[in-house]
Parts: sequence; C-alpha cells; structure tokens
Amino acid sequence: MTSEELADIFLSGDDYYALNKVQDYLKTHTRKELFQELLTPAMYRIGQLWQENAISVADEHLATAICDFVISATDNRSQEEKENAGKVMIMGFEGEDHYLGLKMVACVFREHGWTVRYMGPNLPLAHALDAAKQWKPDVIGLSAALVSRLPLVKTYMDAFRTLEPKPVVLLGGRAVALADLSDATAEGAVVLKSLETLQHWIQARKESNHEASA
Ligand code: B12
Repeated sequence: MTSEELADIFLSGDDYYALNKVQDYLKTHTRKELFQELLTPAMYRIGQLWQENAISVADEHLATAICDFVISATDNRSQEEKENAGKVMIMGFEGEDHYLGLKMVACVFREHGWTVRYMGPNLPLAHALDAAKQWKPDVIGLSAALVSRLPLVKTYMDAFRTLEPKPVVLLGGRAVALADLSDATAEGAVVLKSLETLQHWIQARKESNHEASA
C-alpha cells in the first residue's frame, strides 16, 4: 500500500478499512516504518491537498481523526515489554495543536521499554514545569509543527534547565526539522528530525547506560 492510497482511504471516512489495511501492513513492517513511510507522508499529502483547496477543512479533520484512531488502535501497551529504560514526558508547545507526531514519538519510546507520559499538545509552560518537577522525567520530548512556535523553544529550554535532576530535552516536529536550531543545541537540546534518528538516539543512550553500569 502507498501513502497516497492510505490518504485516499482516510478521506473516504472508512475507519475500519483503514485499520485493516494498516494491520496488514504491520504483518511485514515495523511500527516505525508504518509511522515514517506511510502515516506521515499520508498526512503531509492531506496537508498538500488542503493547501491546494482540493479538500475541505472537514475532510482534513476526518482524515486526522482516522489517522489518530489507527495510531491508538495499533499502539503496543504491553506491560511485559517494559524494561524500565527511563521516564519520558512528551508534549507540544503552548499554542500548538498538532499532535499526531507526538503520539508516534510516544509509541516509539514505549516500544523501547520506556515509561511514557504523553501530555498531548498545547501544554502551557507553567503546567509543564510543575508536572516535570513532580514526576522527574529523564527526558522531555517537545514537538512543533508550526513555525510560529519556534520562538518558544528558548523559553521552554530556559525553564527546563532549572529542573533538578536536569532532563535531556529532545526537539522534533515539522517546524523543527525545517529550522536552524543551533542555539538550542548549543544549550544542550537534542534536535531529532525523524523517528529513525529518535531510534538511534534511544539505542545509543541504552548502550552508554550499559557501559556506565558495567
Ligand atoms: C492535521 C493538520 C492540522 C490539524 C491538527 C490535528 C492534530 N490533532 O494534530 C488541525 C486542523 C487542528 C490543524 C490546524 C492548523 N494548522 Co495544520 N496541519 C495538519 C497537517 C495536514 C498534518 C499534520 C500531521 O499530523 N502530520 C503528520 C505528523 C506525523 O507529522 P509531524 O508532526 O511532522 O511528525 C513527524 C516528525 O516531524 C516527527 N516528530 C514530530 N514531533 C516530534 C518530536 C520529537 C521529540 C521527535 C524526536 C520527533 C518528532 O515524528 C513524526 C513522524 O514522522 C499539516 C500538513 C503537514 N505537512 O504536516 C498541516 C500544517 C502543519 N498546518 C498548518 C497550519 C497553517 C495550521 C493552522 C494555522 C491553520 C489555521 N489557519 O487555522 C492551524 C494551527 C493550529 C495550531 N494552533 O496548532 C501548516 C503549518 C505551516 C507553518 N508555516 O507552520 C501545515 C504545514 C499545512 C500547510 N501546508 O500549510 N492542522
């Protein structure tokens, strides 16, 4: 199945057919492949069609809702696989409503045995900070699809730097992938432009933790 075909299925409104097709795909592919090779390009195509006025806002909302359903319905929440690899809090910047990417990031962490708190999009900084003070995550993952959210990167980074112990901050999302965030990386944030690079980062962290405890 191609991402164009999947986009058409999303637009047809047939949620169970979409789920069947995705479950078939998962028989021969990983979840990361599903997210990166199929769902993300399908949603980017929806964005393109929307921009060209080839589909309506209602069509785009329907497609988003079905994509969301498919991600949740194929998520792996098996407790058995939990390895206590670490604690990660995942959220979108204040004013950012796009969250499908965040949900995918949460799934990837879960697959690698992490304990995940998925906080959804549009989390005001004061609340994000309070939650992090209480739960003490090892990692905070932030996502921005809108370019207009990028000025908040520094504000969130400055606030998270005051936390004890200091979490690693991961930055991702469409806007992050397009921007030059060398200032944020100089301050210790890790910019990850895809789920592939996220997997490499998780793997490298696991290896360095093993070495440290050996
Ligand atoms: C669906 C959608 C919406 C939905 C969002 C629903 C939802 N619950 O998410 C709704 C209708 C709410 C919406 C609203 C708007 N949207 Co919109 N939307 C989209 C659309 C079509 C798809 C977004 C999506 O889900 N993509 C799929 C996900 C999986 O991709 P992703 O977020 O990039 O994530 C991937 C990676 O980036 C990575 N990743 C993401 N986050 C993170 C975090 C970490 C830590 C890591 C490691 C990796 C990572 O992992 C994912 C896996 O591949 C895009 C088109 C596009 N090209 O993305 C436009 C798009 C993002 N929207 C856009 C706009 C303009 C808007 C609005 C301003 C429109 C308006 N006038 O109201 C509002 C803003 C709302 C707000 N305040 O946020 C523009 C943004 C342009 C810009 N310059 O910033 C886009 C690009 C459309 C376009 N071509 O113009 N939108």
